[in-house]
Amino acid sequence: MSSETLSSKLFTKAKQYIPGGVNSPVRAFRNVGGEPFFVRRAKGCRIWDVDGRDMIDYVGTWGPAILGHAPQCVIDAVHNAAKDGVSFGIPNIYEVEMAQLICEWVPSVEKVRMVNSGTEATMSCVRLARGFTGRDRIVKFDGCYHGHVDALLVAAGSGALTHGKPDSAGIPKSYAELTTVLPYNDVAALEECFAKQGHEIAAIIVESYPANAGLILPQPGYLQKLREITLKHGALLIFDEVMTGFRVAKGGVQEVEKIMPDLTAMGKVIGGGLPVGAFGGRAEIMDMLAPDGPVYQAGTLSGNPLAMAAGLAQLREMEKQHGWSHLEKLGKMMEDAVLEVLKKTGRNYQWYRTGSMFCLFFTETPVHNLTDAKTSDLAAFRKFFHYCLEHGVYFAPSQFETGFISMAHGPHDLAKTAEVVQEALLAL
Ligand code: KE4
Repeated sequence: MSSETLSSKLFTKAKQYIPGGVNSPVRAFRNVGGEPFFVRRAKGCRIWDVDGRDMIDYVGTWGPAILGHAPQCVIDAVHNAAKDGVSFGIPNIYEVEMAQLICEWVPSVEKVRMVNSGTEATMSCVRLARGFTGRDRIVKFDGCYHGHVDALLVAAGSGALTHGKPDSAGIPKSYAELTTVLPYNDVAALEECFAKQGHEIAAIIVESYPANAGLILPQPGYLQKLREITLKHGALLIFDEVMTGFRVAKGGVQEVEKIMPDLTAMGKVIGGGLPVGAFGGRAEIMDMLAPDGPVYQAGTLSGNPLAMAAGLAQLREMEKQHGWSHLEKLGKMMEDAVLEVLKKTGRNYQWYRTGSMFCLFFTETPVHNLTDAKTSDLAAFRKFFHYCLEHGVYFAPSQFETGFISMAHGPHDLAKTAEVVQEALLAL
């Protein structure tokens, strides 16, 4: 009997047909080493791999599974919708209901358009901001990820305050040069940038709470500063709430921080696990979109009835269960347990949390930007990750990601997790 696992056999086969054996790079475990496992099924807060191992899941399909995996309300909604058709490419009831819900729940959104991924949502926000302002320059922040948009896969260039440089092969230098990349939480750099380039800046795009370099929270007043400086210079403020939207609060970060961005990119939770994205904002900006306006944007499967039905079912269930206050209770429970473990094991690692989103940086340096995050001990994180995985707890396979607690996690799951975390830290 081959000792080779079924996951390993599947990965060998996958690499024959799919680049890197995965449909998205982070799934390949390159940040933690080893091979990825293959999932057989997922339910609630648990996933089972093809070799029969089961584990408590804190990736939650990278955010969408806010109710946990395969919630019955979503299964039923998709089943019922599918009986009437799985795709139309024709205006349908579901997309109107979803649009109305988003406009009612998200404070700054007066009109919204559905797309099929977070990348499409942020890409469309950038094009719309350029079309509305007639300007070309975009400002983003080091460590923020907005999907694989050419204009946003840009690293801080030399002389960061002037031009970015491509952060991926295949992106023309001319594209990257229109993007300025600034350090996050750095007001002086922001003011210097706008003093020099304010007249040509179409928009700032920012993860409302950056969660793609681990979880990096804004310093007090920083988001307000972004709002003020964009208003002063006639630029737009785009909140990328693909991850935080409908997760940190019913109305996202903009509800929590009481800040009104001009445009918001959304995704993940609003699809109930099916492919989805959305972007919305002030009506005078959104009305620039075709067919009414000159900014073109389109999508075959945008407003797909199954994705809309799944998302509506999930969002309404969250509202019915007062999910956001419950997730805060679960998050606090996890935080208390982890901080206790850090004390017991003498590890002065940096823990950050907002609601059900959390990150433990393996560094003793407080983390306020990407440079701080990069002081993390990646070898220690790798050992920690694999110890937890082998003991039934699945965290994101990278130090530079954020964990998610779902409505399906219970106190016993969190207690078990804290035990494994303690053992893993002691084993470092
Ligand atoms: P998608 O195109 O992957 O649906 O969304 C892109 C995106 C946009 N904005 C934010 C704030 C995001 O977090 C994302 C995608 N998040 C990653 C997880 N860090 C998706 C996982 C992956 O790339 O496989």
